[in-house]
Amino acid sequence: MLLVHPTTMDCSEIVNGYTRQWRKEAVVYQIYPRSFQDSNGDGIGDLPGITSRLDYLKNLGVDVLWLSPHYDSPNADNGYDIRDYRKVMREFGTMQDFDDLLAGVKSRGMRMIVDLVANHTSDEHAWFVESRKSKDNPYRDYYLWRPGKNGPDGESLPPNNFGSAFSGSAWTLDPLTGEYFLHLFAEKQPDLNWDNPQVRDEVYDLMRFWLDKGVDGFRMDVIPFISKDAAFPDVLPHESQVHINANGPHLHDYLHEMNDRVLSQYNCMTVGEAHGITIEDTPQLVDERRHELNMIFNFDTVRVNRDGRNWRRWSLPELKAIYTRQDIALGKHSWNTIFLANHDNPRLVSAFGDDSPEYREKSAKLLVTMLLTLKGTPYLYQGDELGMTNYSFQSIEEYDDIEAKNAWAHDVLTGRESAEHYLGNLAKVSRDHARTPMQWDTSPNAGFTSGGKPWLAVNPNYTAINAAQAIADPDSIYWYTRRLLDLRRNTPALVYGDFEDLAPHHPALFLYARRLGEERYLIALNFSRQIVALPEAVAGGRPVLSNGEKATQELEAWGTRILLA
Ligand code: TEU
Ligand code: CA
Repeated sequence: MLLVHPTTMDCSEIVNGYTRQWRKEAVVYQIYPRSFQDSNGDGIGDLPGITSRLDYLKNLGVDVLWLSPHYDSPNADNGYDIRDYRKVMREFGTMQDFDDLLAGVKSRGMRMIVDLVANHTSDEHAWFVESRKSKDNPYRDYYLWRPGKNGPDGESLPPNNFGSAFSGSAWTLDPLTGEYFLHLFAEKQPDLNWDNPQVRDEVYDLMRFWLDKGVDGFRMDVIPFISKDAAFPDVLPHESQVHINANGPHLHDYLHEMNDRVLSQYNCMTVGEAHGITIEDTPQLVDERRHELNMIFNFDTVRVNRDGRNWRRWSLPELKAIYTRQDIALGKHSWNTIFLANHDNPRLVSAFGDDSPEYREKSAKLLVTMLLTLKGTPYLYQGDELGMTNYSFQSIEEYDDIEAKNAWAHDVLTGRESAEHYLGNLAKVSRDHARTPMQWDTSPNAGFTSGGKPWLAVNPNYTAINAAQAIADPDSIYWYTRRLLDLRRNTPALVYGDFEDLAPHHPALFLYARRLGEERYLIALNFSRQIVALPEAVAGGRPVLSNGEKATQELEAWGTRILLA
């Protein structure tokens, strides 16, 4: 068999033009610790809770766990605002709990990557506490301070027109020194000044701290934003701020330096969250000859259903065209990521499938089939393997997310947008859909917490959608996902094989080939409630896996078929 255990793998081996790497063969499972499993009844998920579920994850068959931030934080943005990079968030447990979790992951032959949030810190981080004290504080230059501009009436205006991703200006005036600091996200998330070599040294040190503990790499939060044009020109009307933020003058110098000084010393993987990086520019960050990152998340697929912040109808040909564009742009020296859900997006089956009672299971199976058979490292989000759905939030009070609350205050309370329109759209796009607690069983609060009140509501559909039930049912999404993971693990063609879309314009059928040498797999996915006819040549293949009928000329509603041609 071609696939051998990652640790015994010869990295110089080339398969179909690709260098073999464990990270290309792995399937990653994202854990949002706050919502995965509570162990002490306080209603907040924690590290011992995750440790208690490691057998579940091992049995599912995923290779790498990605832990969303577990660091000390005042939780303005659920841990994406770090107060101390070398401490575990109090609600999540202790450093001993972290070490136990990591040991449990390793002893089961899995790996774990952690979130590196280094574009910004919390305003409660010791560096910022110092930095804001005075203009000549030794930490002043750790952050981006600028004097204001004079307005027409002599008032002070922000240094430029950058907006915060969480509403309002990206600059906040600090009265103590009379200067503004930059925060591309919340006011409690000041941006670090990467042009300061001391800042870069600090970040490299804290990366080594976690790598030396044995973590297997990092998911890097908004990493392309680290380099800024120090002159901070205004965004012009025809420009996109996110594109400007992601293409600063020294981005590649810093990524290269980070690779040289830290990453290259470890057998680790990196995946950059890369809003603002186009498909065509992706190789500049991930081409392996450049020694920067291993892969990035490009958001064109997961956000195909958006127009700015608003939900919009998407079509299958649009989505398929993105996958083909990615495949062509990345070539053999770069590697893609395949994902359609994470902690910032609605649930997989609600956003891309059909979460009606009739088609939820079939369409959830279809989506995991696609994620696990396209070319690139697949990322599953917790609950995808159960077909967990969006929550039916009714009022702004039910939401927790700072993005939603700030936009409510900024847009609705000021009359810029009607409450009805805002809430209607939020119900489709909210980040909180992904953050409702994991549904384990039919006990109160879905087995997420033994306490009375989880930090965010449990979806009431847990009585029907939960892990215990799925494990007991051989036809469940869970078991189907397990079979797919097995198939992928044993099928090099599904990892390294060439990708070809065989019906790019078909409105309902995604039909593609993965070919490695003589071996050719065909994957047929029906993204609709209508029956779709399969081309004759396809129907003649040997059935390998399906979520329904295996050997007819037709694909039923939301049907899948993997065939060996
Ligand atoms: O996300 C970056 C980012 O740009 C998104 O927050 C985006 O603005 C949002 O999804 C729009 O709906 C990363 C993290 O994934 C996110 O959870 C953090 O809030 C953010 O960075 C700040 O650290
Ligand atoms: Ca807890």
